[in-house]
Amino acid sequence: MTSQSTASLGQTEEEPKPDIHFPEDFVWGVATASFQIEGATTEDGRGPSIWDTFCATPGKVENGDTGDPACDHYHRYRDDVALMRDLGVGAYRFSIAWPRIQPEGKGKPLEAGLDFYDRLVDCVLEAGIDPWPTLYHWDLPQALEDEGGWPNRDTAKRFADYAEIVYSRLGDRITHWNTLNEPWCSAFLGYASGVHAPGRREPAAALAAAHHLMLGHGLAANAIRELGRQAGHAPKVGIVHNQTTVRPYTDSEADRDAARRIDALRNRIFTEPLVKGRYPEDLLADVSGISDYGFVKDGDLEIISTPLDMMGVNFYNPSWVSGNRENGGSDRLPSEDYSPSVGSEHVVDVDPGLPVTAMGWPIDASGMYDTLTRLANDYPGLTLYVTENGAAFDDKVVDGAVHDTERIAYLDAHLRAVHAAIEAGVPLKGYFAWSLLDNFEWALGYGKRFGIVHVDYESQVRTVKDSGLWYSRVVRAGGIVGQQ
Ligand code: IFM
Repeated sequence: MTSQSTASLGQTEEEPKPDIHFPEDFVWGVATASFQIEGATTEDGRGPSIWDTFCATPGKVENGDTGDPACDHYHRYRDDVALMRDLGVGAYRFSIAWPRIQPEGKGKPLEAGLDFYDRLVDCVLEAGIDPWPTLYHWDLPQALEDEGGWPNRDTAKRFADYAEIVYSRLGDRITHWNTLNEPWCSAFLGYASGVHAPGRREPAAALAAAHHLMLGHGLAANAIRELGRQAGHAPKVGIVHNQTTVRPYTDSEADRDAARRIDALRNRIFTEPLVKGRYPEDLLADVSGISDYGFVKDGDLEIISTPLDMMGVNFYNPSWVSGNRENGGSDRLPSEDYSPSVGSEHVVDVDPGLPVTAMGWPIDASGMYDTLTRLANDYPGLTLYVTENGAAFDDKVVDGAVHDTERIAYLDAHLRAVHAAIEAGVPLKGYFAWSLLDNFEWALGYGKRFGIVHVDYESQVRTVKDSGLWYSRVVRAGGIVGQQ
């Protein structure tokens, strides 16, 4: 299955001492998501998700790629767990596919779907790895989208029901639960720019979706805690957020205001309600021409701000913005469609001229430090985890190896920034590399490779990249060995 033996996976007789040492109880993990790796999209009664529909719509996903075969993880999960064990990671962040549990998004659960995650969790535990499920990583059952999707308040309640079903089945073996992955993407890429499923371009609906996603989080978190209390477990519940640092391109007033607006739309729209139980005033003023926020009902903010045991941060790059359209328009930047487009139409992403990954994302590890320290300052005491960090590069397998030195440099620099943040007092308890495997990168299909393990999608052969070997050494040593 893999083209490398266990012996080559970074295990040496005597572990070298790290130069940059992380705390003893630091969690070292890898992350994936159901639709991106599982394949088997029509097997065992799984219902269609919005991503199946989006993939089947011509022109939406590069190369016409779909969720099949992905990494065929649905059938090969044992091999993939063995790979993780060989790498030495301590935790596995994966997501559960709602349409495998409730094909129509509501009603009686499908045993076959629950059985799959039951087997996966047992297998992960047998390998000595801690399972960290995320309940929603974007694969909404299509039937719920047909009823309005996340802009429809009822979806939040359906999500809480689904969370109860999953917790009831797996809660005896799992401590760390994340409700949602990157609600910003679900709301704004899904319902405003439309570059992600379900592909709608309705700015007001995107704001309602953001609210209902958080409401779903709060309802699910409360339900999990109550079930945990009844069963005598102590689940830790969090949410994963793609918080980033938004930098003004210049010190001009227009650029500083652009950064404030995007920061509100990207970061504070989530963190303020979640942690403080209120929406930022400046955000409400900025979007007042689009929505009066009438979807916020009495009691919602109290539910949304149910205390978080942890917050996951997915960090890839900081961004630079300008209030002057003439500063935008570089070919190296990802499609303009990726810019938030709700009440910020005059704001442009600016190319800072730094080296970029295969995604066109600028590489600047200081953004990791700034993002983490800012969260710790704004929300003292909030336990943080980096739940995703990584980079896509154009990897090639040559003689059974992938020499991805650029990815090693990226991971090394970002881990050093994480370490510096901890030294500065940030209560950061773990790091998950994105991703264990190359996988389906949403609208960009299989062309973008983020894995520390290469996947040949035709043969399904896995090849641990040099970055995987490097990460394995870091994990085993509990820190970074040597200079970059
Ligand atoms: O692949 C995605 C993942 O699903 C969510 N966070 C960002 C990754 C890279 O784009």
